[in-house]
Amino acid sequence: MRRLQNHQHETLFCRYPKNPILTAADWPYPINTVFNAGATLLPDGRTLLLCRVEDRRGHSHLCAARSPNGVDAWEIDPEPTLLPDPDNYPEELWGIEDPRITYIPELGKYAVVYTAYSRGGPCVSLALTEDFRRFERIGDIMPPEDKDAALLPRRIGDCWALLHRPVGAIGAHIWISYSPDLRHWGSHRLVLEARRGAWWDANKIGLSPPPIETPEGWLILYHGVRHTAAGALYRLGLALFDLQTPERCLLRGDSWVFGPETPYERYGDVDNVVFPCGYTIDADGDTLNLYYGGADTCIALATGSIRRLLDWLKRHGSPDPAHRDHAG
Ligand code: BMA
Repeated sequence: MRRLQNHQHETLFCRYPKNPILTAADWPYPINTVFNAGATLLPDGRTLLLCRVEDRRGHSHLCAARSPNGVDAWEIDPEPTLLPDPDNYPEELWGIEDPRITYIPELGKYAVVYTAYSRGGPCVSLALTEDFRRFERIGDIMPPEDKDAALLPRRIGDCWALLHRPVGAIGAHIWISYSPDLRHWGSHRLVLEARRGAWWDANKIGLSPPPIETPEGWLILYHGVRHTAAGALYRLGLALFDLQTPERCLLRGDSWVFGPETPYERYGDVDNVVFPCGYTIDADGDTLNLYYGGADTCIALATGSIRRLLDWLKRHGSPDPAHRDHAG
């Protein structure tokens, strides 16, 4: 019998007391909302957030904000940093959203994987940058409907690896795909499946921030979407994947570990959403600063310990055999 986990509720993330850390009121030009930001530490030690900014047409673009401490004193680019370019990239017609940043040592560049909102639905696009000022667009790398994607920082064997969330006949699950050149993708495998029925992560899941490399495996935070009579409810869960064979799920937690509780997570343009697209890790190698969108309206920060997340998974997680039935 599977272990009951409701009695083992632990607080794994601690909200920054002055949340939200960024809202539309902070922006140097008129916008509707700012949320779902990718994050990275720059070589000079500053934190960079690449924020999803929604304008008052409802279309999104990306805008960089830099801070010496990752908490306040944000310097926000005076103009959009990366705008959709539908003339050259038609898949960006209705905007670009939800960036995930991975630094790729082999290239000496950051990979920014984002959602391009095309006429055919959301798809996955990739751009490379060295400085978040100039971007080299690779373009769309996964056709619609697909989103919630991030690159692993290094090759697995000879190939780059991308986690992503295509929507297909069997539902909205997390897949991995491989590429020799970042442009051509194949060897698609289902790696984590949405559960069914009453589960908090039934029917629809997606990768949240890029995987966290640990000695024990790739630790991932994923969002689960529960459809309720009051609308969708976005929460976060944990899973661990094999370092050398990242399509192999080693452990998956049954309970969610973070969900909407505070007013800035509960109420906004889309109520009841916590949606992290990025994190930074402190010099101690353990403290995780998780940047997340609150209710599609603001950016908030919560901190956790990678060691504690792994310990929790070891105590409460179990191997997830489900994906073997559907490996593509
Ligand atoms: C998802 C994504 C996120 C958004 C969330 C809640 O599908 O599009 O950008 O935060 O829905 O609206």
